[in-house]
Formats: sequence, structure tokens, C-alpha cells
Amino acid sequence: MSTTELKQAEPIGFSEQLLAYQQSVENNLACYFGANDESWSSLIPVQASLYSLMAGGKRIRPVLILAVAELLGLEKSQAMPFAAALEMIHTYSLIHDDLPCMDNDDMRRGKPTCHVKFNEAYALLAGDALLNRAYEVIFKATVDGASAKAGALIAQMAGFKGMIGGQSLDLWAENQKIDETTLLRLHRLKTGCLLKAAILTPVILANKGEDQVYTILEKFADHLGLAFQIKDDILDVVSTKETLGKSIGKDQDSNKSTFVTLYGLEKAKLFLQWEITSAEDALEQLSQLGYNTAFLRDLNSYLLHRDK
Ligand code: GRG
Repeated sequence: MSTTELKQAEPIGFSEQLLAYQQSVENNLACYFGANDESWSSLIPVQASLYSLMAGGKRIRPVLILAVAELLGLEKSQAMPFAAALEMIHTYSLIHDDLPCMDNDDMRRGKPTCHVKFNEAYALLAGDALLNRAYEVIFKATVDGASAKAGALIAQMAGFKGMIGGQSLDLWAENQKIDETTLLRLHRLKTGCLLKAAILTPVILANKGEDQVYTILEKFADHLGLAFQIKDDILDVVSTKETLGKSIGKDQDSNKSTFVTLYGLEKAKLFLQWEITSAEDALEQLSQLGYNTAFLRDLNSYLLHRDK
């Protein structure tokens, strides 16, 4: 056997695999947005969309789509349009969230926010353009009942029964103390729903919507979503603007209830560990069905230890 063949046989490590997923998302994203369409690329909202879309970001949602797709044996080409579309929806939500009428932030993904770089009107249009393009990409990739269902799931999770509902609760909850049940609901909707859409989209594309796999991955998504947000709450108080690439201390400044403001830092860390362990339990159930969950297990732990 030649050395090249030997090299190819070596299992790929978590960091390499994560980078490979992230790179394939990066390579496809601008393309799916239509950045190569010269007749439109000079339009300011198109430039503003691309500015935010290509500003980096961890690409967790599309990475989850690609990883679950691979776990289920789905073709990457089948999952990629949905992965790109979800990242566009996520980026639109960040642009709108940063607007003065919402969180009024001046830094995102280590750069001036979209409305600071362009202006409020163009940032609003950039978000709208990303959202509409996302559904255009999804419609173009809709070839059967399964892909139609996957598109409907994404629309629901991004809408008022999902992220928009959560954002609305978040606005309502400012300057008032909310209880744990409301906080959990807010987080599940605002953050959890898009992550759930990422994890369940490939399951639906693989026609496994009725299987045990769906139930287990839904449980995994619930715990991962909460863990992700609790970590975000923690980073808001322990990190720096330089590391995070966005403002810190915002939750306290805008009088928001978070796991940290409600329970303090140490208890929030315990909540985080509990959610991560519960997510691991779900993955253990999946591996008992014969699925290779190694990447998802490492991603779960990476999200626990991430510093941005
Ligand atoms: C405006 C409809 C609308 C919704 C806004 C995204 C959002 C909802 C608000 C942003 C504030 C926030 C803390 C949201 C929770 C979700 C979250 C942690 C977003 C940041 O996601 P990351 O960490 O960001 O994946 P990158 O930049 O890495 O993509």
C-alpha cells in the first residue's frame, strides 16, 4: 500500500472535520447567495448582505446539517442548499437583531455591524434579501415531498412559532424579571429552534421523520440548543469584545433576564453541564442504534468549551 493510501485510511480528527465542513460551507455560501451574478452584485443591499454573510461566524447551523446528513448517509449535495439557506436566515436575524430598534449593537463577527457599515435602511434590506434568497434556494432544492417538508420545518422554526416568537418574548422581557419557565421558553424559541431545524432537516430529507432517529435527535437538539444559549449568556459576562467579536455585558446593560442574571455564574455553569450531559445521553442512544456519533459528541463538547 502506498503512503497516500495509508494516509487516506486514517480517521479524520474532530478539528479537521469541523474545518472541512466549515470550508465547504464557506465555498458554497456566496455562490448560493448569488454573489457571482454580476448584474446584481453592485446593488448596495447585496453588498451589505455579503458583508455580513461572509464576515466569518462559526457556521454551527450548516455544520450541523452537513454532519447529521453524513451520519444518515445522505449526499452532501442534497443537504448543502438547506445548509446555506439556514446560514442566510441566521445571518439575517443577526443583522436585524443588531439594529437600533432592537439590540442596537455596533460590532458583530468582529466587524462593524451591517447598519454601522452601510446604514439602517440598507441593513434592513440586506436582512430581507438574505431571508428571501434563503427560501429561493430552498424552493429550487425542493424536488420531492421530503425536501418540501424540510423547507416547511425551516420556515416554521424561523417564524413566529420559533425564532421570531423568541425574539418577541426577548423584547417583551426587557426590564422585567421573568421566571425560569419563561426564560426556558424564550431560549428554546429564540436560539433553540434554528439549531433544531439544522439537526432535523437532514433527518426529514432522509425520509426518517417517523423514525426513532427523529425522536432521539430532537431530544439532542433540545439540550444542545439550551446549552448553546446558556454558554452565550456566560460568555456575555466572562469574555471580551475582542475574543467574542461582539459587544459584551449587553444582557446586563439592557436589563435582560438570562441564566446568569437569574442564577449567578456558577449555577449557570451547572445548568450548562447538565444540558451537555443530557445531549450526550441522547447521542449514546443513537450510537446504540448503530450510528457513528463521534463528530456530534465532539461538537457538543466543543460548544461547551468554546470561547466565542
Ligand atoms: C431579529 C428575528 C430576529 C431574531 C434575532 C439571532 C437573534 C434572534 C438574536 C441575536 C442575539 C442572540 C444572543 C441570539 C441567540 C442566538 C445566538 C447565540 C446567536 C449567535 O449565534 P452564533 O454564536 O453566531 O452561532 P456566529 O456569528 O458564530 O454565527
